[in-house]
Amino acid sequence: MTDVQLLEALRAIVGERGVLADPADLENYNVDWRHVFKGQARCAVLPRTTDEVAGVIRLCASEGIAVVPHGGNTGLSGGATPDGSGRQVVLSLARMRAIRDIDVLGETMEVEAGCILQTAQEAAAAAGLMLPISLAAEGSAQIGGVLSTNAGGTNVLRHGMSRARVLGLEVVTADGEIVNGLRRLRKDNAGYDWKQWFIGTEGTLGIITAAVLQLAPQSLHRVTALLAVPDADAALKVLRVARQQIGETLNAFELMSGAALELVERHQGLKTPLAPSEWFVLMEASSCLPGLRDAVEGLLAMVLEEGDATDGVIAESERQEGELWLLRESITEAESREGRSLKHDVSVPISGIPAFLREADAAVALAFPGSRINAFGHAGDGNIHYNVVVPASSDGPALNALVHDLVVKHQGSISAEHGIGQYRVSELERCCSAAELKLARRVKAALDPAGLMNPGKVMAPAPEAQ
Ligand code: 2HG
Ligand code: ZN
Repeated sequence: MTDVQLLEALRAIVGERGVLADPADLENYNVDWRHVFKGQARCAVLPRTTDEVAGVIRLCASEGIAVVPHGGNTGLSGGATPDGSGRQVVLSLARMRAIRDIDVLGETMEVEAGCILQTAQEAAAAAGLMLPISLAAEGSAQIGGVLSTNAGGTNVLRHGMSRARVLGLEVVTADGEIVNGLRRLRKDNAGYDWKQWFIGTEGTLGIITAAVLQLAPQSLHRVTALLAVPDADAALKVLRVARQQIGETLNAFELMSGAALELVERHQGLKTPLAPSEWFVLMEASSCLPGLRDAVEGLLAMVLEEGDATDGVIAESERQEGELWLLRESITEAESREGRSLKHDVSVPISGIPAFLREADAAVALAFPGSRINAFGHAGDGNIHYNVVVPASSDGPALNALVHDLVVKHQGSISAEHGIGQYRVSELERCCSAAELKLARRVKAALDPAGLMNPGKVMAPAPEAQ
């Protein structure tokens, strides 16, 4: 099929305005948010319905054309960026953004893949409920991208990864069949839980078109506190006391190095309300029941007394809460302004965080003089963003390998929440066991035998599909 014929056939499925082929219109699809990954799409297709998605997939399958699904383009691993061949079709779900239903009694929401996460959160709030998936990128991230990458964020400690929210899923398979599993059931052991095959697999097995999400009750009382702590060991002691004192009300427990907040102050012009410290903890708790603030004040007094925190402040208003969170959520942006950075989205067992940080800091300082560590993350769930700002000449793969080897030594993961995309394909192969890789390849071969679903992401194409 020539380009002209393909565009015509796609337009017949999704309408005139649903196909973009002009180079200027494709810019947003050809490059990721960080401008690290660049590709060249043959065109971008924006279907309006699940039937149209299926039509596009069937057409591409019959022509042997690879499809790259695209959400809000907020990923950090290049999972939504096409390769440079100019042959891949980008499939954007941005026009499928309806919230189809909210069931208040059952606390569920049925939502289409292109709906912005924040829009879904607001709709849940308007219904007196809460969608507890919270990410710095929630203003642009789309539900389909959030689920297909199994995004994490700041609420994982309490509410789990995005996967934990999914009760039902609608997908289009690699051969263009619609599978409607939009059930609203909390209990459903009827056969394989096939929706898990499409969550976190970054569009390499099929396309998520809609989902039923489990919502949560709204918490009337919320307390947010920023603490200065001397080191990561002390931060974990604070975490233990918090778990003992306020238990499951703890939503978020974020660790930020003083260096990370220094970047935020310098590049974003934001001011940390506490004196400089090696480390800071941002804590948020919420509950339907009163008395939470007293409990948080009590726990703060305890950790200050023990010396595990050296200073602390509790937000007095929603505005102050927002200001504290803005410090945390501006780190990525500030880091991107600082220069070249190598990201390591790693997790280790929570108790192993201090030792991992100590060993990684020492190893990086020794092997990469002139580099600066920007470490922060979701310490409450073991996920550290161990990012390193490096001179342009630094050997990126060597530094990645050094950090990841330590992660493996600590029984951690080289991708806690950002996924593999194209960024970590070779490192996954290096760090993952042969048996796990073989299993993954068997699933890929079964669900996408032609290798046309987001090829080259998560794993290298199988030799025969290359
Ligand atoms: C966050 O936690 C995001 O803010 C981005 O996962 C982390 O920039 C990063 O490495
Ligand atoms: Zn994160």
